[in-house]
Amino acid sequence: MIEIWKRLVLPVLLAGFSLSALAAETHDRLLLRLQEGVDETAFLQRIGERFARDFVIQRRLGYTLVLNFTPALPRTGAADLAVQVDSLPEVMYAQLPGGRLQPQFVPNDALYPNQWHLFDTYGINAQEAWDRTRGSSSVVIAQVDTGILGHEDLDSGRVLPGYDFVSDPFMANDGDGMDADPTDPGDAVAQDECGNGNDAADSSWHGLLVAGIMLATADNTLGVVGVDHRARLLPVRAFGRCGGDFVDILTGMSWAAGLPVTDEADNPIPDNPNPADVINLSFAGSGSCDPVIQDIIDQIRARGVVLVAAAGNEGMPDMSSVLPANCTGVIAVAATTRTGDRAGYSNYGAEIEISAPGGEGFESILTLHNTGDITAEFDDYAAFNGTSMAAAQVSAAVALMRAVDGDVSPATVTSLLINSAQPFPGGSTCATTICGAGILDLDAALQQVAQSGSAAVDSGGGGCMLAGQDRHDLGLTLLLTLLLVGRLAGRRASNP
Ligand SMILES: [Ca+2]
Ligand SMILES: [Ca+2]
Ligand SMILES: [Ca+2]
Repeated sequence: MIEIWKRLVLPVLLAGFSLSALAAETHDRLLLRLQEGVDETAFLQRIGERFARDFVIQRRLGYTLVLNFTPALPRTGAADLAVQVDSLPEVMYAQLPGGRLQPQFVPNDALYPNQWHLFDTYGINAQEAWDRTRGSSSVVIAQVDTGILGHEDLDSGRVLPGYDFVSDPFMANDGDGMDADPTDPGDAVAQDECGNGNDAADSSWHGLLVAGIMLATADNTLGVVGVDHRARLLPVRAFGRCGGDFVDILTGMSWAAGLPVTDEADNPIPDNPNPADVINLSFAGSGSCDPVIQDIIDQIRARGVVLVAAAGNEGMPDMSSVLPANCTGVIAVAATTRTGDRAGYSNYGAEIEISAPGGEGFESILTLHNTGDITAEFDDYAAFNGTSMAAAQVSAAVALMRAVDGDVSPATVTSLLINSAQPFPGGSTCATTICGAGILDLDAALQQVAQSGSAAVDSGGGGCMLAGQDRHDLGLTLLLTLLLVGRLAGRRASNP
């Protein structure tokens, strides 16, 4: 019933509708049902005289009348009137209409109606969550990715300086190794250029599209809507042509968390002045989470940083060799479809904590993109499927949880996400044994954070330090977990 009401109300509610205006309002309506056989007209006349007001039938709901009375009364006076009317012998019941339903924040962005992952039945329930919070500018979401591009629908004021940790100049594609500029120069490759028989590929702009899912500008009439509307983005570049080197990735993750790091010649890199609350890891590679990797992850987590990783896109039923999702203390995210099934490409297994929409087929996840095939050209919007998309939503959910409670620990964040998840629908190809606790429910997660306080103790983190291993060349290359579905028509090159 309430659901139906909300759907009816939604289209006419405007963003920014003021709740405070409701508190001071007067009341002029009464819900009333008369005993059988009571003459309505005579009754209204009687109470009109008794309470010195005009009572008019405004609407009928079955036997229930909605009365309008003038002059209106402030809240207490109206409640008193209702009590007195209710006590009359002709009356079965009389009461003030219930409190108004909370207006849901409905963004006005042009493509929002296509962003089913935010509001659909098996979406993440973002619309209701945004009435709790739309985020906080003191929260930092780091992404370890291909870097970042400017975009008309990504507020540059929310993008922190970041850093570029791609040490190999060929992979970096920006003329050098590490540097302070995380701009994405493109990761297009020619056939066999990665030395493994790879196909030629256009630039992915993966960092931009993952960032768009997390924090594209909301309510600017333009384009799409991110999950978080106020957090700031820390772009940490560790991926380029042919993927990302895991030492570069671990360096970027460490720096994002505020740990001191040095460059490829052991020269100090300035500490990150904006340590992350959450680090999104929308990539996956093959390998076990050995003690060294686990220790670095423990150091990051001990600083209160939440790590969220994609399950990977191979459709494998075993997560034990999927890095970094297989590491302890990393929230591993599988991808679901619009109908709440496991997306066919999503890896799955006991290591998954939670699922989120990743799309499948043409029911995909809409976000920011760029028209450039090799180098960046014009702003664009495009739809993708992948566990990258799913992980990005969970990372942004963590940011919103930190907006509600800035001290909530990584362990508590994880358990609240799990406890609040929407169960998989009956008959789903996902189950709690293979896809985590359920589908991300942002509204329920925020509600639980608000109720939990920050008293819970983080049992994780602070793992043992390994001595004598100051260099550990893993020799791994990880790949981004994204499937391109298709670009939207209507490029926006002409927009200012
Ligand atoms: Ca560089
Ligand atoms: Ca650079
Ligand atoms: Ca927008």
